[in-house]
Amino acid sequence: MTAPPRTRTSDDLIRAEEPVLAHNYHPLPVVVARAEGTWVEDVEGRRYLDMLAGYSALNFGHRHPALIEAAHRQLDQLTLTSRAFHNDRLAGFAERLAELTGLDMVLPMNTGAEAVESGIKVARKWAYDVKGVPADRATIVVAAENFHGRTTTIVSFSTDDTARAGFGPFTPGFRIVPYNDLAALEEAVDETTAAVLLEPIQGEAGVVIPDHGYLAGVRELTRRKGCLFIADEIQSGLGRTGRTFAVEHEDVVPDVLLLGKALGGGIVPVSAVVARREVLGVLHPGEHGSTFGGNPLAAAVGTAVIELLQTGEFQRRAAELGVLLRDGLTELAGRGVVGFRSRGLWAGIDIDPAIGTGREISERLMREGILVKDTHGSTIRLAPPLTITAEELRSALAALEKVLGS
Ligand code: IF1
Repeated sequence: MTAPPRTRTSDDLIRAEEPVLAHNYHPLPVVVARAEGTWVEDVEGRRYLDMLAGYSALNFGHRHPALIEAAHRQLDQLTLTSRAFHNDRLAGFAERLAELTGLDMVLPMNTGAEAVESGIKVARKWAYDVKGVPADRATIVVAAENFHGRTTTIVSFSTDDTARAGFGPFTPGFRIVPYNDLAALEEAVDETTAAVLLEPIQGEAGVVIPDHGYLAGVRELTRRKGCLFIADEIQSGLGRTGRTFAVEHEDVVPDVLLLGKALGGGIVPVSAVVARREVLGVLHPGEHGSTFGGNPLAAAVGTAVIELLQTGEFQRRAAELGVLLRDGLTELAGRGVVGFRSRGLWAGIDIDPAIGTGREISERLMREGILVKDTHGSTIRLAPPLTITAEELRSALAALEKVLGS
């Protein structure tokens, strides 16, 4: 059956959203209708290079054939049982995810924020049951400029007023230290500390990469002080930085890995807490849960994602094309780019404010057929699908050069 004829234009659809859709975003004025690989197409058929990739949820491109095939096959068999019963996909998913991470146990959830919240609950329970912290006294140390999601507890420890203001009262038990500062961490971690929760590279802060040695320092400090190192790899993980996980750039294995976004292949929300047995072993029946967590459709797609990652192809592409990206941005330094940070196919680019805000640059790039998202001020973020070709990447860089000069 062919789709019904489209009657509403992009402008019609943007106008139609206004009275009925909460205004919690300010999207670029583009209405995507179709997508494949690195390209999206709007209602009128205009094509754009997607340099945001769903904030790194589309690492394998739009509708990767292997992932769509896995989803179709599962849709025709079984989509949901709840965890009240077993399903025939979950064991395979959990086994492969444990193997991919080098950790022991998996707690399957859906969104990134749910994985972060679950990680916080498990770390606190580990502090009481294993470490012996007195009840309700556990603390978790986080970094300033963090982004870990949008729930009330998570924004309780945000330093971004836009994400936090107006949502109190807030959850206690968090200490905030400057990112990339081991001395501050040394001071903040004490006998009540359950965990240190960090992004190995801070995404929303503008792709902030810590000094080499910071992650290894956090690993040593948390081991020495007897608390958990929780790495939030929801955005930095699954090939984005040229390795399966960003912590691998320092050969660090955390006690807990938080995964999401690309784990669902850009098809269904799939997230997970992956940890040592001593940590996830603190959960007993009835103490935590989720209607959709570990559902067979998510497990089937997640398994296909892990199989793609096990080829090493996407990590290799991110590493190799990351050199092209870095060299291209270096060329633009001083010509509108006042600074940038990049690792693999992930870059935060600080634009000269005199040329425009991040939003204005994003709008100019959109008119050149390139979709990006600004973060704060005049910083834009590039995070294309890891399927991008060198030619496509060069055309994105050429478009950036053009709008910076225009
Ligand atoms: C938005 C960006 C923001 C994340 C890390 C957990 C989560 C995220 C490191 C929560 C989610 C998304 C959320 C989305 C925009 C995007 C984002 F950094 F990726 F650009 F906001 F900072 N940990 N990041 O990056 O995962 O619950 O969303 O599945 O909220 O506007 P989620």
